[in-house]
Formats: sequence, C-alpha cells, structure tokens
Amino acid sequence: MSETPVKTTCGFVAIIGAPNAGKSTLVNKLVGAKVSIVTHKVQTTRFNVRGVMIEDDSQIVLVDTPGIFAPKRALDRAMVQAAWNGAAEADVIVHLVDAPAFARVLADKDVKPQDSLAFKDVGRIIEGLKKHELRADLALNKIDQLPKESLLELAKYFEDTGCYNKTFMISASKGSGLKALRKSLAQAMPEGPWHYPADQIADLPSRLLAAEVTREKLMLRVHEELPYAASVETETWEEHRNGAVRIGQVIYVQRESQRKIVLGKGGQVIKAIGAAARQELSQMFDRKVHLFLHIKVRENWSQDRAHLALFGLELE
Ligand SMILES: Nc1nc2c(ncn2[C@@H]2O[C@H](COP(=O)(O)OP(=O)(O)OP(=O)(O)O)[C@@H](O)[C@H]2O)c(=O)[nH]1
Ligand SMILES: [Mg+2]
Repeated sequence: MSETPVKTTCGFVAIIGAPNAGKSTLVNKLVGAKVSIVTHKVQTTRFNVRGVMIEDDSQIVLVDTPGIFAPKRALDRAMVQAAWNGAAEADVIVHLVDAPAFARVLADKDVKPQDSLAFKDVGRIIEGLKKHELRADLALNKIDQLPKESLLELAKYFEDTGCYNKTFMISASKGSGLKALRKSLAQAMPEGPWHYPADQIADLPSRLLAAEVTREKLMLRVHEELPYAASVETETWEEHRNGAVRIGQVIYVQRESQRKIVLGKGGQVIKAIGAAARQELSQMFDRKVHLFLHIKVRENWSQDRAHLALFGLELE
C-alpha cells in the first residue's frame, strides 16, 4: 500500500448529465478501472456510484450519477433525485454533455430546438442548477465525433446561461482533454485527510458490483423495454476454501413473457448473460467465479422499498 502524502486535499465531484452523456465512461476513465457499468442505452446507471482517483496530493471522490431526465415511474423519480442529491453534496459539479447530439440540434434548421430531446435534456439540467442555486463546470464530451468549430458555438451557448465556471472539451472514451480536467478538479478540492486508503478505487460492496455487472450484460443482450423492467440482486455469496467464490443472483422481471425472453430458447439467452458476467467478474475479483442466475417474476420490484434500498434509492 502506498503512503498518504502529508498535506492533503480531498473532496467530492459529482458528474451529472442527461442519460447516455458518457458519465460512467468518464468516471471509469478517470479512476483507471471499471467501477460503474456502461452501455449504449439510456438509463444504465440507476444509483450513485463512487470511484476514487488521486491527482498529486489530492484524493477526488467521483460520484457517477443516474442520468437526469423527465421521470415517469417512481423508480425514475428516485433515480433523478439521487443525481441531484449527489450534486448538492459535492464540492464540484461537472455537467457532462453529449456534444455531438446537442450540436445536431443547434445545426438542424428544420427542427425547433425546443422540440428535440437533447435540447430538453440540457434545459432541464440548467433549470435544475438554477433552482438548486448550484454552479457547475461544463464538460463537452464525445469531441472525437465533432469538429472544433461547432464546439466553440456550443461552449458559447452554455456560457450565456451563467451557470458554469469552467469549460472542458473532452472525449471520455478516448481520454482526450482529461489532463486539464484532472488538474482543475484537484486544485478545487478542500484541504483535509483522504476519505479512503490510498489504494482504494471504489466503495461499492462486492455483492452490489456483481449484480451491476450482470445487469450490464443483460442490458446488452435484451432490447426495447426489457432492460428497464429488469433488476438484479445478489442473493448468495459463498467463499470456497480453494479461493473460488460461488455467487447466486436473481434477475427480477415484471411479467411472465419477460421471463421467457430473458431465458431464451433452450435457456440460450440467460446462459450467454451468465457466461459474459462470470468472465468479467473473474477478472474483476481476480479469482474463479461460479455464477448461478435464476429469473423471478415480481411485478412490483420497482416499487419495493427494501429492494431499492439495496441501491440506496428512496421512493417518495
Ligand atoms: N464516441 C464516444 N462515445 C462515448 C464517449 N464517452 C462515452 N461514449 C459512449 O456513450 C455511451 C453511453 O456511455 P455511458 O458512460 O453509459 O453514459 P452515461 O452518461 O453513464 O449513461 P446513463 O448511465 O444511462 O445515464 C456508451 O456507448 C459509451 O461508449 C466519447 O468520448 N466518445
Ligand atoms: Mg451511467
């Protein structure tokens, strides 16, 4: 274990943004390891996930938050609330924007910006910052997919709102622009002891992390409404004397028809989900993993306080 420097700074940085902006990708990249799951689908992250990075003498606790969108279900509302709670508790807020998606809105003369989803998403967050009297740093993400000229126009748009301190132009997946962001965050952290040991990068309990990995593989494998109708819980965790671990998980779905889809013909779909999750978990925990998945229909899992409390989510 490396030693903690003598004069240290430490604080919280909340990464907020619309669904799919790349928040979890950014947190993983800054931490240098996967602490939060990522998919190309919206609403992948459901609760605040912490990742820890160190820059010089500063320990920065990054809080990956669920995407902020117009909530419909009770679960959605709890997710969006978790994101704003994360923002309110942070020393620095980074609003991450899918820059190419937003630039397309500004460039499309046939569509009124007000009618587009990307515009509404950004507007909702600016409104929220104003309502909560918060200021944020702006990070325009996915610049690998956008010419420089459009970036300046975008930056000006956000500057004019008066909600932002600094602007960064980054690619979370490629890693570009992150050095300036890291330095700036480190400089903004208050003086104080580190919250975590120097070698700790995450604080999600292993059972939860394991459930998240399986949910990621499920989201990548099933489509349309199903990813949003499913939840994963680790039920059993048995350490074996030979170093292996036996993990038993249940995938909750809301209807019998969904159970059949997750099962697949001859159990093919759940087998593939299990194989992908098991492989990643073995690497993550650096040990042999035996993973047992089963599916349960529980219509109301998304309104079950005890289930959501496992993830730190609270219903109104
Ligand atoms: N081209 C490109 N794609 C990116 C970049 N950053 C993230 N992505 C992709 O954007 C998609 C969404 O990434 P996530 O990290 O899951 O986004 P998120 O903001 O955490 O999404 P939610 O958890 O649903 O709110 C994934 O397909 C990523 O690979 C980037 O810098 N460039
Ligand atoms: Mg996410």
